[in-house]
Amino acid sequence: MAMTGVLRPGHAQVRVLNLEESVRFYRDVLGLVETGRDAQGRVYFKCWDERDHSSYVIREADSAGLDFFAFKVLDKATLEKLDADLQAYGLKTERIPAGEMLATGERVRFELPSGHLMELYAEKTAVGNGLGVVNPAPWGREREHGIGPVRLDHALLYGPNVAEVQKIFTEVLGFYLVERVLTPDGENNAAIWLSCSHKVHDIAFAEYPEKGKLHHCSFLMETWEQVLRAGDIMSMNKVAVDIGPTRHGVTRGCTIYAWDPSGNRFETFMGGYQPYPDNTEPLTWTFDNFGQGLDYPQRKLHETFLTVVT
Ligand code: M3P
Ligand code: FE
Repeated sequence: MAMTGVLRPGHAQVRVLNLEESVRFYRDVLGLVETGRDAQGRVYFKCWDERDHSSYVIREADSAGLDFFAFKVLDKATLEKLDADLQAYGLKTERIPAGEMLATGERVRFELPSGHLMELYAEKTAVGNGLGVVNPAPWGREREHGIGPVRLDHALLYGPNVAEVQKIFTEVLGFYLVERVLTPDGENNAAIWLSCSHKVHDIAFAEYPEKGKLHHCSFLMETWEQVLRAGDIMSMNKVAVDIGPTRHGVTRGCTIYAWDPSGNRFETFMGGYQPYPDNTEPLTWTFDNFGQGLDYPQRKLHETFLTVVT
């Protein structure tokens, strides 16, 4: 197999202010599939076409935001190796036993210098997408419920020390830099888009003084038409929309940013291009062109993009 190491985003655990209101939002408006609840009161969701048990988990808390973001790795040997590599690099890691999250194997957790908790895991129970694996239909009822994204695609996180974060992802975890926005003096990166795959990004970070902030979790739609339909559904349900529908210059992704009932931003997204790891020259945006990077048609650096995080 050509894909090894870290495979893809696996799960995000997000704090919400009112659990049942959020369940209704994520299940009936965003159209995720509820797959379980645990003794801690967490509610587990997956997107309709994901085969693993869960990719988005919510728990009720006094403040919104991200508890942790996890990547699935190829297998247990890879998990052991990456844990050793992280420690050799100088990061402290922690093991969370299998079963602490429903249907999920042992996790390796570590804190980034940006203040975000990251996890790696190798095993999660496959529950399938409901269409079977023999002569499957291309889609089923679950895609038609709510917005109905295909998968959890990526996250954009805000925090300090983005240069150190970039080193950890590129030197230890096997990611490569796809795009970046420079700081106003052109000396450093204000924001970075990293891929561990053929996707235009699996995770992104922006420099921000406060640690551990969530800018958005992004959900993949299949077509631009589906992004526009997502916008219709948001409006029908009075969802607070931040930006879009529009296209990012950075990644060329077609997007809507909106907020869940607790103020956690999420994105419905499609498109972009397909980089390979031999893309050694990241696409670079100067700070004065950040507006096009964010919103290509409007060339507008929306104030909320820089200031509203949970
Ligand atoms: C994305 C995304 C910029 C934002 C780009 C955002 C340059 O690519 O997926 O959210 O401001
Ligand atoms: Fe995004």
